[in-house]
Amino acid sequence: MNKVYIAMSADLVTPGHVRLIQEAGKLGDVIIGLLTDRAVAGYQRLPYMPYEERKIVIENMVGVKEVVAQETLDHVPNLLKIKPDFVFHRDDWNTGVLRGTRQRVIDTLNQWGGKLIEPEPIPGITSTSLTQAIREVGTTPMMRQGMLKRLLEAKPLVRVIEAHSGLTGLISETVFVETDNSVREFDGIWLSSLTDSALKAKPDIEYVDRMTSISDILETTTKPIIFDGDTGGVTEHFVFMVRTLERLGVSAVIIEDKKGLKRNSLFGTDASQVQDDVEAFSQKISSGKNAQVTSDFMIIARIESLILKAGMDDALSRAQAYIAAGANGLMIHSKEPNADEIMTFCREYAKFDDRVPLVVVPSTYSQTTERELSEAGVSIVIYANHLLRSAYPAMVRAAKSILQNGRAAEAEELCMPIKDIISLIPERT
Ligand code: SPV
Ligand code: MG
Repeated sequence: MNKVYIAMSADLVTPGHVRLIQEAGKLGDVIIGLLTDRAVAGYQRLPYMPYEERKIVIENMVGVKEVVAQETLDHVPNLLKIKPDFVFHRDDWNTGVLRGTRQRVIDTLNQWGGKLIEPEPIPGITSTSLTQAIREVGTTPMMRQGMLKRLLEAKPLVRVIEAHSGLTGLISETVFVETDNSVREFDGIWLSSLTDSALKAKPDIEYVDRMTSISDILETTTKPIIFDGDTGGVTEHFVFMVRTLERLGVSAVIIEDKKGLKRNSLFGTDASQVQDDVEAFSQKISSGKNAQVTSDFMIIARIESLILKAGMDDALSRAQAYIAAGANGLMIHSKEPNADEIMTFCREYAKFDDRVPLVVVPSTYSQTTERELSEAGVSIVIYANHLLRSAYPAMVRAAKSILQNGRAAEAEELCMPIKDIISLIPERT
């Protein structure tokens, strides 16, 4: 019997998948190379269903002989093991991020005279149109909440951008770029206290009410949210914060080990700010962990030792204490113009037996690349303020142009067209 190989992610199964399997079955035993979450996350958005659930669906489809894990976007490792006589793939991968993969499949099959067969897609519903429909419907708090843990398992580095409004939520949700072999987008959203406060023209001192921003962002997005919880307040308040965030479907809260009037970390020692005692902060973490009711919610402890010049040893011993207290992640913050101290922390942290995902916020050391951070052991990178910082000067430029010219004509080229702004947010009918 011939062997026919089909690689798929099979997240949203459509008649197109069924047809492909039927056609392939006419030529031999159908083996599905089911892309693992890691393989999918390497080139596009994480699947809605985890691998194990997708596997149950696909192995129970008529005509499927066997399901094997395909650990990479590249079929080649599996093809070399299985040596199929045919590979089936819909005729839609000649361009875009999959074109390189297609060529490698052809070259590999040539080694033993195998053939690539590319049926035309059948008209009608496709996974892409289903994905679009799902995005329009949104998500559920439970699905969204669990997404951060799944991303941490599936991706070497989770990329997060700040949002402070429904509109910036929309940007974080929809903006993407195509690279040679992937579609690159943000994986999650940072609800920054700095930009949330600045948007309301208030200093970043735990004063503004954050619920409107969260609510607006929840409405325009489906990606996981990491909430900047400042100090978490006193422990008695923090436990309520945890429960509120869980109910909303937020995936994680990051609280920083400062007490009293909190000032923004990027002031460093220019502003008077006091670091909390290790014991008191550990107690806050543990109380938060005890208060949470869902298993997916993460409490991430933020270490301010480098910001407050308390030293590397202090940062490392706090890391140990906070993990022991139950923190699900650590954020190490720095406001140095380069990543030297962050890299030193990472090197020392790598020696810990007991580790949790490490978060960094490269606002001042922005020349450091995601690749460098990931290689140093960082799991989450947060671009903490860039949507607001880029918007503000653009608005000031337009305002100045109007003043200078006594009319708005010159500002037009600084603005998006009116027809675009009125249709940016479609009405719901
Ligand atoms: C924020 O974005 O509010 C943060 C990061 O907490 S920082 O501004 O660097 O303190
Ligand atoms: Mg903050």
